[in-house]
Amino acid sequence: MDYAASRDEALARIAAAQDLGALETLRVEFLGKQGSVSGLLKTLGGMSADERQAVGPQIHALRESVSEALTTRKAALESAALDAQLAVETIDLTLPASETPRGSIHPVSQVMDELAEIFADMGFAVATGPEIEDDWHNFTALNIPESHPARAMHDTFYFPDKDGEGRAMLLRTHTSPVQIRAMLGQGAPIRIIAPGRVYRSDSDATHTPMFHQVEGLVIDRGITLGHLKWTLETFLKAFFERDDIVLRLRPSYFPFTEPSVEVDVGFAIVNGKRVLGGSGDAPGHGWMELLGSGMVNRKVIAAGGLDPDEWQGFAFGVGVDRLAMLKYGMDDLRAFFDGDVRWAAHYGFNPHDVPTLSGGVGTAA
Ligand code: 2U9
Repeated sequence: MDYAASRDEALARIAAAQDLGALETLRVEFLGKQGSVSGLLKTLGGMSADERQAVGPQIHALRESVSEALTTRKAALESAALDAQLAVETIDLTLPASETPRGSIHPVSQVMDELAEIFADMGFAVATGPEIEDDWHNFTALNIPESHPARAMHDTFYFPDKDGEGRAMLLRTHTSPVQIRAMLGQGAPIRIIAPGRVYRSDSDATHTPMFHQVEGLVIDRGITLGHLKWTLETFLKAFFERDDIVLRLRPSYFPFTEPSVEVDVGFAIVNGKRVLGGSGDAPGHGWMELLGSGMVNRKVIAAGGLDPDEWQGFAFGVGVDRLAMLKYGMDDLRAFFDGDVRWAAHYGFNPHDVPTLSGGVGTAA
């Protein structure tokens, strides 16, 4: 059999295929289960060893050529199809909008602006930093040792370890590296909040792989838990626009703070919904865990390049999405990131309503 002639004929027909459908028909004809080339391959089984040695390479070469030609032609047809589509589907971006744009400020952005406003009034600046971080700024400097569960793959999104030295970059799991960079970059004293996106490999009704945090850091001489409690109480009263916010501090553990405290806020049940305010110990009331905080661990102060005998500090962290849900009454976190314009129109804020303390931080849209 003249395999070269079969190959030439097959390649000519592949080159002449005018669309992806015709090409697929040819693929089946040559390489499908009942295909002609597949049939030739099957004949190898019935040949003598000598015969197989003589003919086998030719049949395999034929299959290779046909398969390669199919791939090349497929890429060419796909690219031509895309070019044709691009030529037809033009959009004139200079045309005026046919409808009045009705954008709104996302509740997360609104809450971030409110936080900046409230904390600015207490002398805090807003600090930001990279979302792609290294291991040292995200973990080591924060006294999170190699063996800590927060470092495990199931929590942290790592980038491929290019140099193979175990120093892969990662998506920050909290905004804490921003404060480390501030300590190293500006020295003490410090009063900052660090709002932004953080990433954890976690996804269910109450967790999304990306969420928003705000963390605060104060470094100065003679800072105590009393300063922490006053700051959080003042912040929460301004944010929820109620004077009857009551805090309960519970001992806890975080590697970066010592001592660490979890902060609960008292709530009442009104019409079946939790409304913050009043003591959680009163009848019909309860406590809701809201913030994590504590005095900055001496090791973390030292990692930030400061002398822990001279400088003390407190820090706190809270989920911004959670704050937005509590204040504005959404009950499904996932809807925050769906990009549904009906949701945005309902829960979004008027861009002209910039939060101010004098106007009441969170004026409704
Ligand atoms: C430095 C030193 C200390 C930030 C802190 C927490 C406690 C905390 C959680 C709240 C809800 C994260 O979004 S959340 O899941 N955060 O509990 N964060 S103290 O401590 C720091 C940060 C930076 C240099």
